[in-house]
Amino acid sequence: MQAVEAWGRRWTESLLPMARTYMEVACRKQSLVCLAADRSSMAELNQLIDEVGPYLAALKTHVDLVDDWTPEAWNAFCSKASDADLLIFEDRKFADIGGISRKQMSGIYDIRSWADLVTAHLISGPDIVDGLQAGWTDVGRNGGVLLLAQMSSRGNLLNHNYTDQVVALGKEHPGVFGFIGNGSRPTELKLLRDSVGDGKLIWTPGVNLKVGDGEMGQRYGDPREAVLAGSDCIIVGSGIHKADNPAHQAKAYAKASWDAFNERPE
Ligand code: S5P
Repeated sequence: MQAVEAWGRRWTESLLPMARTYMEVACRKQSLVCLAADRSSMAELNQLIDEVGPYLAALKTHVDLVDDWTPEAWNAFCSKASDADLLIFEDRKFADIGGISRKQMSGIYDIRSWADLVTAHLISGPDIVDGLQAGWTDVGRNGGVLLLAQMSSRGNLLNHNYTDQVVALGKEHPGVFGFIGNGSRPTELKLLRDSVGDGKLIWTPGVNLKVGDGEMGQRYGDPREAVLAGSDCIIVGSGIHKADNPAHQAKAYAKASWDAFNERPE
């Protein structure tokens, strides 16, 4: 199916190139799954791409979790991800002022050179988005910023008022790809979708085929419910990478997300 038909208003109203790139990848892979690849060695990360790459649209990394990181090994990993038709999303959760965030896109990890997407908190104000976008421009690449509008962890401080302000500022910013919403609470997610409209994407962690509480305050909701409530991508970590058979589970998450996507009214 063509991305324009599949995504409808999300496609026509999203002007950021990376948003359309994601929508095309999701259609090619028939999956709205982003794997939270929270493994701490290069070998384990590469193994994950081999095992579950075909069932994913994107791969989310925490580059600073990796014990044996080297620039060469990371480059090879990123090439492997690109060969598997995956977007790379560094979940750095930037939060500093614009100028420092721009510099943090470089440094030892040089995130601007390989990440297609990054996360940011808007606590320091909207210039952070300009800073991160300038980071990509500095190396002639383009990318997209996902702003944390909600979080999945219990007791988080992102209250309704804060969420509304993040959405109001983020909706108007051309460098914003979309928002992180809470996949564990479909009712709250639906409200988020209503206030975001169709011009930005919503990606949701806190989803697992086994709903309930996870480790250290994590909460999980059902992937299908999240997509029906307005999520455009489910971020799944341990549900896949800690499974006995990661490929089998990744396939199940891809199917749940794609079926729900095709069922939801435009
Ligand atoms: O609110 C959030 C935002 C994020 S990006 N809650 C989250 O859990 N995340 C990330 O999603 C978190 O950093 C982790 O990489 C992933 C969830 O992993 P899981 O194993 O709980 O599925």
